[in-house]
Amino acid sequence: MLQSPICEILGIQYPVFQGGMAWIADADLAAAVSNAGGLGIISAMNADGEWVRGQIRKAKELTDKPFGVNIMLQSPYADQVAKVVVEEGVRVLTTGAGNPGKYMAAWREAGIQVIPVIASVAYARMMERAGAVAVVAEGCESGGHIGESTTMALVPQVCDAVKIPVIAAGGIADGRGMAAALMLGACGVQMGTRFLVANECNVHENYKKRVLKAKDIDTIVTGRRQGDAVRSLKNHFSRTFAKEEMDLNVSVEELNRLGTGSLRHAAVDGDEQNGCFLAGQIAGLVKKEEPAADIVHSVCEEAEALLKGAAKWVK
Ligand code: TUI
Repeated sequence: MLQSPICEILGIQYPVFQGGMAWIADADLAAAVSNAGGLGIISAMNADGEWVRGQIRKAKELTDKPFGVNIMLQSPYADQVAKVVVEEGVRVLTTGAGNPGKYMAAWREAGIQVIPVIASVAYARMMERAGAVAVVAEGCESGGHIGESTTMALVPQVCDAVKIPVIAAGGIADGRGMAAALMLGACGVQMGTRFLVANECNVHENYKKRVLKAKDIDTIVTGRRQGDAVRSLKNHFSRTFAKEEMDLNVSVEELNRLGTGSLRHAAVDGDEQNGCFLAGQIAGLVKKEEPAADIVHSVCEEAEALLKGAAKWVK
């Protein structure tokens, strides 16, 4: 059996987190992953406090296991959601796309275990000082909002810099990735793209099809000019955006307008032309839709077998 300190800290069976994917990770997916023994995570994305409250209550009906909520710090409703998670007795929080510092004291007082998603050593250190119980070190292979470093370079450097457990994310979708992450010093993994195609994931069918069809070089990074690098699948939307941002006559405001609503178009409407289909570079490895429990269990079994067999490299 795989053993990891993060399992004891959170009361979960397997050191596998499901990424808090905006417009995608709802109570159904989170509960399925938690019921399988991993950590399911509801994405609060740009939704208001009452929507998040409803999802938390739904997840509580669907599972008696721990689950988390991901707060996207650029959300206009971040302050509202920060209060709702306390009121609803959420036990685990992950944060993304910014600095959760101003909320940390209140969350810790409420006994919430906070696990910020970070993309640099400096942020990992800052979060440890602020009382995080662990960090998710997310490399730029990830889908969505990304930093500069790859998982391979980021994870060992973060592991050396902090004492709290490090969860690796970005470019991980099977047992090989998980075993490699543990070898880099991580205590567990977070996967988004692989869980996106889980049976229990309510994202639009077209989105799942696009991920299942994707090849190794089918993602693109846009948004660097606005300081918000975002990885998504290549399509009409992302290619147009990439072209427009190269044109310095196009203002940042115009670019922001172009991007507005694009995540929803992809995840809810399945609009293959105008949607922004966030996905990681590992999408090319994701080949079948299956129950979330099968994903959790097969990834862990594969990692375990690889780690047991790793002695073959040593004479
Ligand atoms: O947050 C993510 N992934 C996301 S958020 C998202 S929704 C969105 N869409 C467009 C623009 C912005 C957000 C889609 N995917 N991953 C976690 C993550 N956090 N990756 C990188 C970071 C991060 C970046 C900067 C963490 C802290 C940070 O601090 C910068 C600062 O100075 O505050």
